Amino acid sequence: SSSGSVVTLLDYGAGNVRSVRNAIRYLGYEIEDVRTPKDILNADRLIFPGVGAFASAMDVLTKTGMAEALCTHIENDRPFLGICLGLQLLFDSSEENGPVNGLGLIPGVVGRFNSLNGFRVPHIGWNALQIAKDSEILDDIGDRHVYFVHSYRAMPSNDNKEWVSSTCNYGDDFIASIRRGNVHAVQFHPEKSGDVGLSVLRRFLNPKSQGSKKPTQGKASKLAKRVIACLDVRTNDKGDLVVTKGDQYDVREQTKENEVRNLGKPVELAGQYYQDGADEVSFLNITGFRDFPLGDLPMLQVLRHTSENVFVPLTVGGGIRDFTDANGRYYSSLEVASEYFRSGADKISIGSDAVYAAEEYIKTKVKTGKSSLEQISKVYGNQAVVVSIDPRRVYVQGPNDVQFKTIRVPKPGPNGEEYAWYQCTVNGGREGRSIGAYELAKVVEELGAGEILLNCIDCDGQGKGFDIDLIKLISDAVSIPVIASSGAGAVEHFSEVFMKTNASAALAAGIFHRKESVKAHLLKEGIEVRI
Ligand code: 1PR
Repeated sequence: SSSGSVVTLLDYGAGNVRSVRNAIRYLGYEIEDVRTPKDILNADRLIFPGVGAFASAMDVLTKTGMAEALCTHIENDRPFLGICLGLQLLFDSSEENGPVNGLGLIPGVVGRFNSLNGFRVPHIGWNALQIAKDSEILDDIGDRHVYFVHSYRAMPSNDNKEWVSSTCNYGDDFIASIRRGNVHAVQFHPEKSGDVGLSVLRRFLNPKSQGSKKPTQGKASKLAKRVIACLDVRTNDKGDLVVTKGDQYDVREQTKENEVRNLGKPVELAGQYYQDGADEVSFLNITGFRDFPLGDLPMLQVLRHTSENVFVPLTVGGGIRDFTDANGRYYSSLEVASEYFRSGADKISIGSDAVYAAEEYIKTKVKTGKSSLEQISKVYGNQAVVVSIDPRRVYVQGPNDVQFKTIRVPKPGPNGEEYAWYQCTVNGGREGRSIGAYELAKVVEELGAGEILLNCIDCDGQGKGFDIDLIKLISDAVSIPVIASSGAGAVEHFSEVFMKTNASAALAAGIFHRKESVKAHLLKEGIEVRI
C-alpha cells in the first residue's frame, strides 16, 4: 500500500488483539491484515502483537511461511514493531513448554521469571524502564510507567547488547525493548499503557512528525501498586444495564420501591475512571450467576465500546461457567470467556465456578482439566484468569472448632469469639460453602489462576477500610498477585493496605463513584504508583 495512514497487522488468530486494533484506529490509522506471507513482504509498517504461547505461535508462523517472511522483513530493516510475545519470538529460543526454537534473529534464550524473593509470577502491572540507548519510540516515556503482563522474559547479554534499547527490573533486569534501525519490539503493552503507551505507538507509526527528543533517563522503579476501579453492573428492573453498588452485596435502595441502585452508565463511567487515572477497570456482571452471560449482549457491547477509548487493562466477571440455554444448546465456559476476550476483555474473572472447582479438587485430588478455570487458563494463559473470592467472616471460639484456617481477630466477635475463618460464598454471596478463602486461594493457584480478587462481604460498601487480616492471610499464602477489595472509604485505606499487606493492587467501587484522589495520597506516602 502507498498510503501513509495504513498499517499492516499480523494477527495469526491465537487470541485477542482487539485492543491493539483499537489503539491503532484511535490514532487515526487504517489496518490491513496479513493473509499471506506476501502481505508481510509488501508491508510498509508492520505490527506484530504476539499472543498465546511461544510454541504454538512458532508452529503457525512456520507452517504458514510467515516466519520466513518476517525474517526477511526484519533483515531488510523494514519498519517493524513486535509486542510482548512479538518481542520474544525474535530470540533464539524459549523455555516456555520447551526449549522451542524462535526466529533466531536476536541471540538469547527466553526464560521464566523465578518467583523467589517475593517476586510474584506472572509479572503483572506497571513498571518504569531504564533506557539503554536511543530508541526514538520511547522518547516520551521518561520515568513514567508502562504495563507488563508476562511470565517469561529475555535477558540482556553481551551477545544481544546491540539490540537492547531498554530494560526493566523485576527481580532481574530483563529486556523491556529492542531496537535496531527501523526494527522495534517491546515486552510491555503500549496498547494498555494509557497515554504513554499511545505515544509509543504514535512514534512508531509516524516517526517524522513526532520530532526527536533527547530521551529522559528513566529512574529504576519497583512494580507500582495498582489502583483498580470496579463497576458492579446489572440490569435494573426496567431492563437497562446500569452500574450499581451494594452495601454488603445488597444493591437495592432501602425505599418502598426497593429499586436497584443506579449510579450511571457503564461505558461512560469506565471512560471517566480511565481519565481519572485508574490503572485497570473491572466490570462485574453481578447477576451473571443466574442469567446466561452471552444472552446478556449489552455486557459484550459495554466491553466493545469501552475498549475503543480506554487503554488500560479491562477485566470482566460474572457468569463464567458451562451453560445449556433454553433451546438445549450447550456453551462451554471457554466459549463464554472467548466471547468476552473477543469483545475487548484482557482478563476474565471467575467467582462461583472456581469455588465448585476447588471443592471438587480437594475432594478428589484429581485435576480433571475440565473446570472453567483450568480450561481458560490453558488456552489464554493464567495471566488472563482472575479468581474472585467473596468470603464472609465467621467467628469461632478457637482454631480447632473448624477444619479451615482461622485467624485471631483483633476485635472479638459478638459472643466474645477470638477467632474467625473466612467462608467462601457463591451466587453473589447468597450461599455459603464448606471451604475457606485460604483453602480456596491455594487451590485455585494450583489450578491455574493468575491473580486473586479478594473481596469481603462484611466490609463491602462500609467505607471503614479493607479487611487487613484477611488480605494478609491470603497474600502471604499464594505467590500470584492478590487484589485487595471491599471497604475503601478514605484515601488512607489504600496506603494502609499496601503498607500492612503484600497485596499487589487495591480495588474499590464506592470511593471512585465519589471521586476521591487516591494516587496523590499514595505518592505522598512514598508508595510507588503510576501517575
Ligand atoms: O460468581 O462467577 O458469576 O461472579 C460474580 C461476580 O460478581 C463475583 O466477582 C462477585 O464478587 C460479584 N458480585 C456478585 N454479587 C455482588 C453484589 O454486590 N451483590 N459484587 C457482587 C461484588 C464486590 C466488589 C465491590 C467491592 C468494593 N462486589 O466488586 O466492588 O466490594 O466495594 P467498595 O469499594 O464500595 O467497598 P460469578
